[in-house]
Amino acid sequence: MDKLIITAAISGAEVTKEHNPAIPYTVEEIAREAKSAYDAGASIIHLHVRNDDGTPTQDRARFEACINAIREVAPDVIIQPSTGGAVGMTDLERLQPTEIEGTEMATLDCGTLNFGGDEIFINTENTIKNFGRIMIERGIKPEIEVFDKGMIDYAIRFEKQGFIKKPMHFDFVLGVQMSASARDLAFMVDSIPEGSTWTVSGIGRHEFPMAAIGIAMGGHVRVGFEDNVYLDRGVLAKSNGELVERVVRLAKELGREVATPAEARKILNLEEK
Ligand code: KMH
Ligand code: ZN
Repeated sequence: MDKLIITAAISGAEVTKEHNPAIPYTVEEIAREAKSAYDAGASIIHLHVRNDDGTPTQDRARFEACINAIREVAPDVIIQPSTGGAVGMTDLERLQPTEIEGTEMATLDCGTLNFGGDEIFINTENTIKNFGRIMIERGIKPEIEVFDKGMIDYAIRFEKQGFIKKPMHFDFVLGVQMSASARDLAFMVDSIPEGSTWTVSGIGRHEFPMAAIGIAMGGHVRVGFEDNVYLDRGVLAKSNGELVERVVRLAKELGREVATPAEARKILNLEEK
């Protein structure tokens, strides 16, 4: 089994300080949360950025400021900007962080889905192909975001058409559209091409149960405020670091070593930058 790659989704686009006062908005807060996750054992920071008032933005300059601040406190961590941004953003807005020199990874959302209430997160076939092509051109490894099984089938089809390169890396997000169960996770893992890598993100109360199952199955794990703001039922996490610490403890109990950023780069076949 490979060592365990822990991704920390430190900020997200939807959660606010009303949900948890530790949600980072400013550049300094983003750096603080990235450091707490990195110090605890995360090797990837999945990054959304905000304006100081907390509204989500995909502004290139804001991403650059946050990435530079993260580099100061976690020099070797892998930074994975979101190209999903927030519901309603245009493709051009969403693609801005992929223009930044040195970007190693970025998310590639492989389908359209319900995102709560009346919200629809739109990813048309042309959007996905265009994002995939741009990531290949820029040497960026996509983390393929999978919210239900059809999105794996899209990714496989688009790989055959040359819009995504092998080996593919998937993130199974369980608890948004698809339910969070061991059965569903096993079905996803069984459905990806051989040689692929995968991580699991359990949303809300599913975060740690899915992490434990992912660790035991030999996958990788994502936690963080984007997905869940609680450490325990009714107890807010004080930092992303607290969430990562728990995954590190689970891994230890299950006999799985945690990967450094350098080891994660090898496991994921990232291009040298
Ligand atoms: N905020 C969601 C609309 C991603 O980072 O690529 C999209 C999202 C997925 O969070
Ligand atoms: Zn995200």
